Amino acid sequence: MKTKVAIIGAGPAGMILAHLLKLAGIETTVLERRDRAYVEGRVRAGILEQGTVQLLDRMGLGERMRSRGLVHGGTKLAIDGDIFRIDMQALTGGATVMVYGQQEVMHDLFEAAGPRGLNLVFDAADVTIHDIDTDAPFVTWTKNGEQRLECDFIVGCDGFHGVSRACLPEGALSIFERVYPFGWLGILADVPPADHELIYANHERGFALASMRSPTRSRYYVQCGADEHIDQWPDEKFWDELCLRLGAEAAAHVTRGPSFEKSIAPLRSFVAEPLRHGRLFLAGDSAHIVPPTGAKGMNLAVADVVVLAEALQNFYAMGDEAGLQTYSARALARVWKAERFSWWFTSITHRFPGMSGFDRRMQQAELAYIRGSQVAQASLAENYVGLPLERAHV
Ligand code: FAS
Ligand code: PHB
Repeated sequence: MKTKVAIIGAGPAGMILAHLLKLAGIETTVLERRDRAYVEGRVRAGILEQGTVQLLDRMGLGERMRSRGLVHGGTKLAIDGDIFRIDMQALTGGATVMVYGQQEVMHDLFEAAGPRGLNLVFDAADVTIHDIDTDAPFVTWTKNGEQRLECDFIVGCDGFHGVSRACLPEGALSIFERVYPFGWLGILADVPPADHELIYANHERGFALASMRSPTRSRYYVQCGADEHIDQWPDEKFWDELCLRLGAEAAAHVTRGPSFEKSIAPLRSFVAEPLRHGRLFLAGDSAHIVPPTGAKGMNLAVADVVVLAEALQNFYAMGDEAGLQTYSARALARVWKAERFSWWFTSITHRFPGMSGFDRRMQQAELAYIRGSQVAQASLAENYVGLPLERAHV
């Protein structure tokens, strides 16, 4: 088999890249280790930045998002139950975010793949990358026997635990990492959300987040120990702790109900540099991870592939290599800003083991400063709605 661009992984990064290149007339093949149901079933992201929303619209993939997604012009912060609002729309000259789950985004990307003629291979086992330092790289995998795909370029969109970053030799990457000493325990429940906007709560007992997927489906998170297990968190204990951390005002609007999804996500900040190694490019979680506090992970994956798609388009249309040579630096420039925002938002909203009274006062003072300062709120809002995306030529 032969294609122009082999894409490893059919998550948000891989599928949006495949659609962008298809729209530009560039053939790709996407190799995904799992089946469609698994990829579409992963709960993960809930917030789309303005740039991601506009991109899906421009790609002609925004219809269902526009009919089902919830546009949010603001978000709320709570300090020990004392809630205040950040009017992001007013502070950013009109920008908003969209509450639309990653599951829905993946559904839309997969539903459009067939009609648009994308080549998707699910259940591709043992994907192996070869000869990225030559001008004839190829990928092998097993499915109904040994398969081989010749290509010009390989893009690793296979997430943090994929083969792309792992196939690089010792020393090829500079790694920057911060592992947080806690996780997020998240649940989904078919109950109305506590508020029509998100509430990020900093509390003596730890962080909590009130989010949603629809007016009838809520997504809640509480900070938990990094080594804790969901069996230690029966629903009742979860609801009790959530209400304590949100505070009386918000808790009064919490409708309890059975959770139908419960999972713990570790928190880490991680960046691997550079994003290009010969004919192999890294994009999304395969190269960088942010703690979910800033709701940046999926949006960063999208931003990476917008820059890469434009670079590949210029290469195939005009033989211009400039975009491919600058992809890593351009994508990383945005990645580091989102890493900073996500680390900062995590550090002012979570309880760190061994935190001193002074550390806690610093958090409270920073949140009180944000509460009273339009300038500080504008900075938070600008980062939250998403820094400008490199414009995709679609
Ligand atoms: P993904 O991990 O999504 O996809 C990689 C794909 O590659 C997977 O389908 C995998 O099966 C496949 N793969 C792996 N190894 C392979 C191999 N060897 N061969 C073939 N295929 C392989 N982000 C936000 O923007 N907003 C949020 O609100 C948000 N909330 C989050 C909440 C939680 C609890 C978590 C865990 C993450 C959250 N994120 C959020 C981040 C999340 O959305 C990721 O950033 C996003 O899924 C990254 O997309 P990809 O880079 O495509 O990687
Ligand atoms: C979610 O709805 O899953 C969500 C929202 C905001 C975040 C993280 C996750 O910061």
